[in-house]
Amino acid sequence: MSIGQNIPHDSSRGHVSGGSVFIDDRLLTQKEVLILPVGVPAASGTVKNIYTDIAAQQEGVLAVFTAKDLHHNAWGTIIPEQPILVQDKIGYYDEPAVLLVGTSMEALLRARSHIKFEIEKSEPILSIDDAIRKNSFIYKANAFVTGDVDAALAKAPHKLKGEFECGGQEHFYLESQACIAYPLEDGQIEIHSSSQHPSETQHVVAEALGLSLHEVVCIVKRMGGGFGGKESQAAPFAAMAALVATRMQRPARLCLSKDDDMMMTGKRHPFKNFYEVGFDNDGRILGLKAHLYADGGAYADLSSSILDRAMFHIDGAYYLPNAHIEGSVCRTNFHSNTAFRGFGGPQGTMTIESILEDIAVYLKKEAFEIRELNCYGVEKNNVTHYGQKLDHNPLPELFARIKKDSDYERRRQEIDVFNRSQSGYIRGLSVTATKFGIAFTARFLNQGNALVNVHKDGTVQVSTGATEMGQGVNTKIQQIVAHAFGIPPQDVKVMTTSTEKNHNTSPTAASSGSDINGAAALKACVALQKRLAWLFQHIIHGTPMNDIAECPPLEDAQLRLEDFIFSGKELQHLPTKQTIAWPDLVKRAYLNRISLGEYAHFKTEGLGFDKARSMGTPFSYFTNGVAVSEVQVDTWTGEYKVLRTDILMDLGRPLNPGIDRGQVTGAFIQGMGWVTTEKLYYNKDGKLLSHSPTTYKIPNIQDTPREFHVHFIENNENRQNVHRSKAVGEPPFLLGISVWTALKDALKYRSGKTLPYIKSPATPEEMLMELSRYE
Ligand code: MTE
Ligand code: QUE
Ligand code: MOS
Repeated sequence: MSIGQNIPHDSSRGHVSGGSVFIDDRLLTQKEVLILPVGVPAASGTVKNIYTDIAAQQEGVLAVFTAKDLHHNAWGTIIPEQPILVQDKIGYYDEPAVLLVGTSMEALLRARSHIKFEIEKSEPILSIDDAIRKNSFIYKANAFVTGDVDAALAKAPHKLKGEFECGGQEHFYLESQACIAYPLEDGQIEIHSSSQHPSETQHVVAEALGLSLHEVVCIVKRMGGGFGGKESQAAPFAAMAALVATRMQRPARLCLSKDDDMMMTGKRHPFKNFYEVGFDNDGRILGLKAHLYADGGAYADLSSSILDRAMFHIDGAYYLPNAHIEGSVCRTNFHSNTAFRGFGGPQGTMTIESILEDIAVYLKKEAFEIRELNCYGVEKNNVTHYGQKLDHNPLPELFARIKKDSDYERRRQEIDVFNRSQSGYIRGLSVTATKFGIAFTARFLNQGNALVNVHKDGTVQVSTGATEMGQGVNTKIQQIVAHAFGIPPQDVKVMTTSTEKNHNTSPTAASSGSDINGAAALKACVALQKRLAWLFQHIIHGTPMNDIAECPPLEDAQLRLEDFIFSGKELQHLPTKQTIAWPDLVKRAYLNRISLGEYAHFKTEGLGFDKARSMGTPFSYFTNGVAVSEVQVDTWTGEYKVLRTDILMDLGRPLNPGIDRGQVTGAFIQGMGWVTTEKLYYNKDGKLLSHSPTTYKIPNIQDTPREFHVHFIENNENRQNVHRSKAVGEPPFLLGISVWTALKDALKYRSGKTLPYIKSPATPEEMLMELSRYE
């Protein structure tokens, strides 16, 4: 019975003992070379010439490669427009252009300064405003329209028009982009990559080298964090390593330094959103009109899907009777922005949470009540602005319970009193919610496959397309398989992910890694269960061993699977109470020449979204949660602390509550970092200045809430997902927004008649600037 148990993460011992192997921990093989990518020193323009001769002559340099060495030099998950190495047109500052190859990184770093570029520079686009002015767009979305927003705004007693701006975010995975390519016989190649998307990596490598897909294998043991940053962007670095490996016929290793990784790879999309909202005297939203602008950076990458998800999540947890939502992705001269936990969802939801704060201040009402008033209902007001009806909506319950559990009303009164005292500090308190749609909005991605092999001693190996990045997908799949056969979890190993075992896989993304791959593994297990139960039925009937025919098609097997229980390391037949030990059963199956391996394919049912009308059911279900955060701001310095956070989540029936608790706390802190201190700085030429932990501030232990409560509600109703669990990876990221709205709430105590206005991240500098506006 391992479902719902807190079994430890399958790498927990390895991670603390150093036993876990990441890409750069792999032992150097004979003749292996190292690769140092070198970026261009300009954000836009054309490369006229690259002088590599002197660098090539430096001691320790074995080879130099540039764009002209590639068979095919364009990649891109949705639009194949991004060069692997800069060809002529420059997209962004520090974009990879040259590969230096040698056996000593010190030598390569010394040689780097000898690479000279001749560049014809042009004026870079370095902001969303500038892109809008210059009409520089990658994608314009179809509008989402519900009701009649113009009529609603015309009739609304109150209107607010404004803008909301949030910054990007560095993924800050501990393991940078990393890959080793091994040349094999016959022109084949084996790629070991830190990638969330092995199939995409296989694809980009094959195309770049002019190979077919069956000549490339991509293997992923684990990542030291991905957070979306290794979904598309692991692939070009794998292609660089593969190029060197095939050309030199030597294993080739490319592991970026932290600084190079931060400069060369994309981040979360900054957004600038313009809106007009109409509401009644109570604060009920009557209509919302908005245009979302995402900063896509230099290339398309996944930006269009990310913008779509932002538009899907502009409602947050709140009912919009009339809405007209538009969106555009700007093309700028920054690194190409990419997937990051939440995938546009946070940028959409934060907009409405900010608007709700403004409505409350404007009407001089308590923001919690405005949120409860606008919250999606259970029986009515439960259809989203894209026409999806919410099933078993727990949001009203979540709001009601967190209000009580966090002692909200008493603390609000205390804060009102505290903020009247002249202590030099002000406090703020705020609740926000997450209602995260689970499924890839690109429907074809909602499929997966799994391979389950039962060995003669009864232990099991399972392989799927899921990649482990710390989130615990392996552990959850291990539990699903162990549960299916009634064996202890230690008798199940989740094997290294590889494109030769599982084909055409989707990225481990959209929080649905365990949903899709767990369901595929379960499907394979059920097929094996049927076969083994069928065998046991014959054993009970005393059929002589040699006479047991091959298992008929499972539909014809005349078997009532409900009569059998796999549990306690044995199979029990309920009607006869007979049992057989699991290892005996497996042995009997083998001797009877019954297959002990199974492969299954799974697809998520019930998805259908009409892109032309922007209406339908893009999501399988929603994962919901609420958070209350309290902050204290030093009015002299703008610095702040999070005094307390309470989180309440609906995760259905969690497969592993301990792992999910880790996901909720981790995602919250990561979300909080995005909206508070994680600010990206670029110089006027577009070069990233904050490219290391000394200049880019992620939360540390001191920044986490002084008091931190994380609880789950019970919900047995999610029949949409494996064992009625719910996806957890991304949804709680959005709860970090409550720290930002709490900071905004604190400001209202000093802002007088004006509405507080802050951008995200609300760095201490941003807070101080806003406070100084009130004096
Ligand atoms: N947790 C850890 N420890 N490391 C990660 O890189 N990525 C997040 C989330 N949790 C991540 C993580 C992101 S962006 C996603 S989409 C999900 O995990 C993916 O895994 P899942 O679908 O198996 O939950
Ligand atoms: C959430 C996601 C992804 C998504 C949509 C989501 C994602 C992703 C894609 C995608 C879209 C179009 C493609 C493609 C991938 O869509 O991660 O190959 O052609 O890669 O709602 O996380
Ligand atoms: Mo997660 S951003 O979908 O990899």
